[in-house]
Parts: sequence; structure tokens; C-alpha cells
Amino acid sequence: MDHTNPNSQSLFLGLDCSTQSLKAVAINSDLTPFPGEWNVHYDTDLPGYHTEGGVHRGPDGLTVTAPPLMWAAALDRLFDRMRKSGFPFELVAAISGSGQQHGSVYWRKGAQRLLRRLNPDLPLRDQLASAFVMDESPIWMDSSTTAQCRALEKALGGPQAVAELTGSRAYERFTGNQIAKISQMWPERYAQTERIALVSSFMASLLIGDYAPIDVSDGSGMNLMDIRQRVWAPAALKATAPALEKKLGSLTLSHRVIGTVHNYFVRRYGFSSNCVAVAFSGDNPNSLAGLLLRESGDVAISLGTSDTLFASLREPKPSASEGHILASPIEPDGYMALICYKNGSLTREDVRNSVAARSWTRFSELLRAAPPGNGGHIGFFIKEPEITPPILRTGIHRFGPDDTPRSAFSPETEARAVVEGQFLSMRLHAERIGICARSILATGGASANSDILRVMADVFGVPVHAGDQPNSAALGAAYRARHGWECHRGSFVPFSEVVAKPVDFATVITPNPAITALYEPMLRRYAALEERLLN
Ligand code: XUL
Repeated sequence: MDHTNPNSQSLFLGLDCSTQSLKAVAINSDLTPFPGEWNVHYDTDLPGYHTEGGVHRGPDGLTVTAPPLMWAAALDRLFDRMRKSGFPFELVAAISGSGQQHGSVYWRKGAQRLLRRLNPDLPLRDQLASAFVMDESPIWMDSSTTAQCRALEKALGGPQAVAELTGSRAYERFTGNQIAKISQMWPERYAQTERIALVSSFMASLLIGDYAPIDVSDGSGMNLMDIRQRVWAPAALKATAPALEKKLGSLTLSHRVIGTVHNYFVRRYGFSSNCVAVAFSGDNPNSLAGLLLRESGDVAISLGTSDTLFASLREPKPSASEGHILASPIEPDGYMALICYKNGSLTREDVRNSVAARSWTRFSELLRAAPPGNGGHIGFFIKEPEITPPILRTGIHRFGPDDTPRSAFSPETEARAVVEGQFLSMRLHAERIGICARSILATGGASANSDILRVMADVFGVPVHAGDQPNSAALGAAYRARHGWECHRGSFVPFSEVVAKPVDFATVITPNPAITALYEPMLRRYAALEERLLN
């Protein structure tokens, strides 16, 4: 089918290669959803890779990786499922995708040739088994690169200088620091590396059967890109690893078409040979696109494996202490702010398991049974080494109303403490980076729980909108495919003109001003206690 002309039948496909699963959603030309939603869950659908929550954890508690071959196998499995369900691949005019941010894939010398020659009769898994220098890719949950972070900051003149240049101070999970570690620990493997990809550009590479460029938005999560010029920063490259620029390839703007789908996908699944791929990007950038966050003060909070808070931004103010500035995935000269928490859903689930017998209904009952403000009790639940703020030692820290440490809370207090603590932290760190919420769109698994959202609305003192939008990253990728395709047909068109549809968020929870007032002094106490833990 010829997709170069507008066609009401054309579909736009969005993939999301996230920590725990690979998903796909499709939209029609008019942005309405195409029925269906497809998912491959790594732990259960690809048990041969022995992941837990999609990852492998090292014995040090800091190293976290996942096999890139599993993501490739997941792509075949996903498309197989879609084909079996009758999905009309031939109607797809453009495809884009999303990847968990920061994770890196190390292609071995010669892998480009393998990609270009993919044989439709054999699964990707068989053809790419020898394509990687590192069978395990470091991912965003890894926090094993503190030494490399300090070295980068030292080389570039301190954390604020790194933030000014790259949008964030040096962070353990940021790709450059992971690359530095790999080049130091395994210099031969590093020398054998032909190309380094992010999870997003890796998945795009499979689709186009060639090395795909890293887009500027996901590229902002590497501590390697000049955030204002949107090119690799020579000083950061030099301080990270030898001969790095060639291994990274050039960056692309996020709306650019990067190629057509490889014959492998045409022959095996029935894609049209005209189907184009638009640059893939990170999951948070894609969610920003999926939620159409345009006005400053429009904040989204995604409650998933990681909890993230993000917003569009015109004037970036990179900070050495808080969050990240990324290039916008939808406005070629815009920015987005991002704050990421490693202790998200899994940590809430852990508390639920310990106080509510694994039941969310029971957890909600407990949450309602404790008063807002929790009688002054505050908790820090660090099940995973935390990113915001950087508390790497795991453990639970509980404080009574007089700020003295407590060894345990009652079940009600514990349930409320984990939820209040998470939102107090988000408000504290968002305000410090200049994000002043006007309203919040809540997404991700836990956004289905209205008791959790009520705490969010009261802590921030703004209305919280939530709806049935659990796949904002995959949907954002589908919107970006539509946008990139439109720009490719002629000249650049603003994203908001192509994707003008307001997001349909049904539930609105309005804050109770009396309760918000309670949280003001609590926020100051929370900040002081956090400072104490950091010291
Ligand atoms: C963002 C981050 C996480 C991952 C999760 O900086 O590390 O949100 O993108 O997929």
C-alpha cells in the first residue's frame, strides 16, 4: 500500500519497550485508538531469560541489567501475537517507539552487517545472538557508577557545571557513566564495540535493519549531550571514554524519519515496504507527547515501576541538586523537566504486602483510616537505592511527630506514610527545580487508586486528573509517528497542530484546602528530615 499520500485507512503504531514488558498500541489517522493493545511480559512470556521484573540484579545490590537479546525476542513475540489477532500490518504508515531511558546496548563490530541482512525466515533471537559485546545491558535501575560520576564532575568543573552543560549533574544510571564503567572494566569489549545504542534507538535499529540514531530527547539522559546546542558535548565525551563519538553516531531531532522498516518485517509480518520509522525516544519523553503537556504548570505524574514527574518547560534552569532537564521530544527548541524516583510501585507494593495482606482494597482502607498528615508521622521507604534524593543505602526510616526515629508504625500509619512521603518528596523537589503545578495528570498503574490520588491532590493543593491512560508512552510514540510522518511529507508542522486532541481524563479529584494547609509545615519537616538522612 502507498502511504505517501494521506489515507484515512492509515495506521500509526507506537511501541513501548519498558522495564517489565513490550507493548504496542495503534491509532488511526484522526488519532482515534485502533482497537486492541498487545503486550509481551518478559518474566512470564520469555521465561528462558530468567528475569524478575524484567531485570537481573547483581550481588552488590547496585548493578541492574537486562539482556538485549530478550528485547529483540520480545519484538518477534509481540508482532507474532498481533499477526495472530489479525492486526493489519499493511496499513501502518509510520511506527515510532519508546524505551526505558538510559539503558545501553553494545553492538559488536560487524553487527551493522547482520542487521542489514536480517533473514525473514529466522527469528531475530537466532540471528543476533552474537551481535552484542555485552550480553547484559545496564539499565536505569543500576546505581553502580558513583566513581565514574564523581570523575566526570571533577573533569568538567563540578556538579553544577555538568548540569549546565548536559541538563543534569552526573547520575549513576545516566548512560555516559555506564559507558565509562564498561570501558574501564572491560577495555577489550569496549574496543570491540562498533555502536552504542540506547534501548530506544536499539529497538528502532531492529525495525530499520541498520544502526538508528539516538534522538535528542532520550540523548539528554546520558550526561553526554550539550542540552542547549543538542549535539554531543566534546568535553563530556572526552572525560567519559576513548573514541566515543564514533560509537555513538550522530543525534537526530525526535520528529525525524530515520528509515523504512526492513524487509524482515515486511516479509515476516506483512508491513508495507513504504512504512517509515520515526526516531524512537525515551519513555518519559513519549509520555509527555502522549499526555500533550504544553503549558507550563501542566504536570504529569506517572506512577509505575519508577515514579516520574515531568512537565514542559521553556526556560531551562539546570540544577545540580534536583531532577533533569531534557530536550523536548515534541518541540525542536523546547525542553522538559523530569524528576525520577526508583522507589515507585514496587515499594508501595512492598508496604501493601507487609500491612495489607497483598490487597489494594485493604491498603486503601488502611490509608483512609489514618488521618491526613498522619498525626505528624513521616516515613522514607528506600527499598531500592534512591535517585531523588540520592540515598543509595536501602532501608526504612520512620519518624514520629517530634522527629525522633521510630522502629515501626501501626499498619494504618505505615500505609499513609509511604504514600504521603512519596508525594511530599515530589512536591519538594519539583518546586526546587521551578515546576509549580497548576494541575496534575496522573497516569500509570497506581493512578487507578483514587485514595492514592486524593493524597496527591491534597499534598500539591491542585486538581488531579486521572483516566484510563495506562499506556501514555506507547500512545505518545504513536502520536509522534503521526507527527513525524506529517513533517516528512512536507515541511515541519508543530506537534500541537497535528495532535490537537485534548486528552480524555475522566476523574478529577479536587484538593481540600484545609488539608493542603496541614501539609505546608509537614513539607518543611520532610525537607529537614531528608537533609538529615542525606548527611
Ligand atoms: C527516568 C528513569 C526512568 C526510566 C524508566 O530518568 O530513569 O523513568 O525511564 O523506564
